[in-house]
Amino acid sequence: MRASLQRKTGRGQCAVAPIPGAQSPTPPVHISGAEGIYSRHYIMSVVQEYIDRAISHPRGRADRITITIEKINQKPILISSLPLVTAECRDISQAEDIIQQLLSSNSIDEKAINRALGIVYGKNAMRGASLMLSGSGKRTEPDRQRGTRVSHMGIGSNALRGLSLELQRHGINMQTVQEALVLASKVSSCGDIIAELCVSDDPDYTTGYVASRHTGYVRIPHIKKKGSKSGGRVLFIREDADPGPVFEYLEKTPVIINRISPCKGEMNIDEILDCNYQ
Ligand code: PML
Repeated sequence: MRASLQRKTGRGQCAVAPIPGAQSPTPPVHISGAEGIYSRHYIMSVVQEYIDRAISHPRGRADRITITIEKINQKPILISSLPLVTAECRDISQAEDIIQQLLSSNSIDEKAINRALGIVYGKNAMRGASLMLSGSGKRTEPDRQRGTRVSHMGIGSNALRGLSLELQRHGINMQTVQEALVLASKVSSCGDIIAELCVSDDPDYTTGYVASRHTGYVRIPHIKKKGSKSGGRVLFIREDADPGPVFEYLEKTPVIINRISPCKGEMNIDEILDCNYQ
């Protein structure tokens, strides 16, 4: 589901179609997006839930909702969720330090880290994710504006129940956390991807994460200032990887989480770096 809101014109009307010869309308504002893999019996209730979400989102009431339903013909790959922890972090400068430490401990080169920080803290948030070589920092997306859209992932109902219980223990059982963990777990299950950096483009959501098989899913509070429209995702791939199959895996291969790894509460960065999951 993708929901957006056409920016209002001066007279409070919605510009729905370009008037010939007039200036092109401003691009629509992204309101909400969601996806999952469900058995067909659940489709109607999921569609209803997605519509409700799009029209009651804190970012505004969507005036365009696109829902795509696609039959999956390939058997989904079953994976575990990444272990989750929240880093102790008091402000944006500490957040940047934590990002640097986590990415360095995953062998991401300084050059690539700096380029990634430029993307996620840049003025224009990207809609999709950037796929970056972990050594040279070179970007590999054919279309830099679009990036890659991680898709075709979901979580089984038993696993979702288990995850909700784990997150509840730490007071973070929110859809945003669940969905970000599902996406990050799919991303990290791709052998050529080493790590991911994510800063939400939601101006009101100031927790982001660094995720990898090695250090798990590390939530970082205060990763950006409240009200900031910047954000994005950078996926670091091996320097010698062929990006083609990586795009294919991220965008097309169905992956379902059917096992949940432990979720911890707050820990400091040294304790987090001591937990080596690989
Ligand atoms: C998003 O806006 O979808 C990204 C959210 C990232 C952080 C989720 C969390 O709190 O763990």
